[in-house]
Amino acid sequence: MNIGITCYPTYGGSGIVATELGKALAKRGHKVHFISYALPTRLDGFIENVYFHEVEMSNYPLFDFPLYTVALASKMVDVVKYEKLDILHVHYAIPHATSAFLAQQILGDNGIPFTTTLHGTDITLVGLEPSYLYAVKFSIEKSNGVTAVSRHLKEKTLSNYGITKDIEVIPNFVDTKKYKKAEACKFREQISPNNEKILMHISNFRKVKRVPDTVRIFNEVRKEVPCRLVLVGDGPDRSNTEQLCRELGICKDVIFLGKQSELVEIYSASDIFLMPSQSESFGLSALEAMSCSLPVISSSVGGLPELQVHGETGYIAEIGDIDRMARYTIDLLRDENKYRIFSEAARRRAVENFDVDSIVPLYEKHYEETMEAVT
Ligand code: GMT
Repeated sequence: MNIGITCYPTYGGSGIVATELGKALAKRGHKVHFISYALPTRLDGFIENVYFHEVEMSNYPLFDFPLYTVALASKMVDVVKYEKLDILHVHYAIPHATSAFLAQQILGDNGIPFTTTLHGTDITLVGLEPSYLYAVKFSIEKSNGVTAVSRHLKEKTLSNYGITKDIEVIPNFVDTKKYKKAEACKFREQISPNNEKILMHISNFRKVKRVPDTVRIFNEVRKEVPCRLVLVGDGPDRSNTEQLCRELGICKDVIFLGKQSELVEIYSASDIFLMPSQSESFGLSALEAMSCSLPVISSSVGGLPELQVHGETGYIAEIGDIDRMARYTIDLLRDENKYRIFSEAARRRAVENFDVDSIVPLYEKHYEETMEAVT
């Protein structure tokens, strides 16, 4: 197939899923054309069957705001026409599904089907804002196919927007051959010189991630178990989080790594993954951590209970229940045997349920069915 993929190219789960999907499809012999305003983060180096088309934004003094939705639609038309695409797959509804619908209308009889993957805040947060709500609902309804990354997100979409459309659940996935605990780990030696346990968190440091909770959980755990905290990523809550570490007097044991692209080494250097989010439609980074054999301590929101099994691959607690999350962490870190059982179960769950080789064929089938339905 000739597949067009549109996503946000910067750090963030939806762009990562879109990019990893495109790479996996290309490996399976499809031609994949990425259409976005910048090269997606994980699309580094030459990859056979993968092409990138940059959406150019021209400025005009009259435009106070960039007209990205329109420029993207125009670029989609161009790529569909000249690269002879069979299907367009857009990730994150706003504004990608709207652009795809516009492109389809412009192409008329020469148009192609498009499918929209809903990822999270496009449905649970931003999409509900009055300035976007009608356009989001309309664009989802007009999509020829729709997928959501968890059952929870599917249900939220149907109930929040009153949509009756068929939505297929296709979960996030991970390359379990690549995301695998590395045995010898230099980074571990560096950050844990006295064999301290390592807690880890990665996110875009937005409010919904509740990064300050991560620091507070760590602050409780370190009172009972010698440990350090590694924070990966950047975003609006980073300064607050740094400030909180200063107030608690724990800066020497908290390592802010900022944005990182090679994560396997960092997961491999860690013992526990913390995800105390306020909202999480799936939790891709928790899956990557599990694939590297890390038990996860998370909140109970959204799709997280579909990903991890409480009491087997980690523990789940109510949002904001810092004490409980800290107790669970201490419990695992103190009991070597229990830790090993949880760590193996986390890896097993990733391999058996969310491996790239079992999930990508679901997208291929989804494309075929979507194309068939419009002919
Ligand atoms: O944070 C977002 O909502 C944006 C989105 C993204 O682009 O980073 O993340 C979402 O998509 C990921 C990939 O499907 C999911 O694993 C994340 O759980 C989800 N984030 C939230 O729901 C907060």
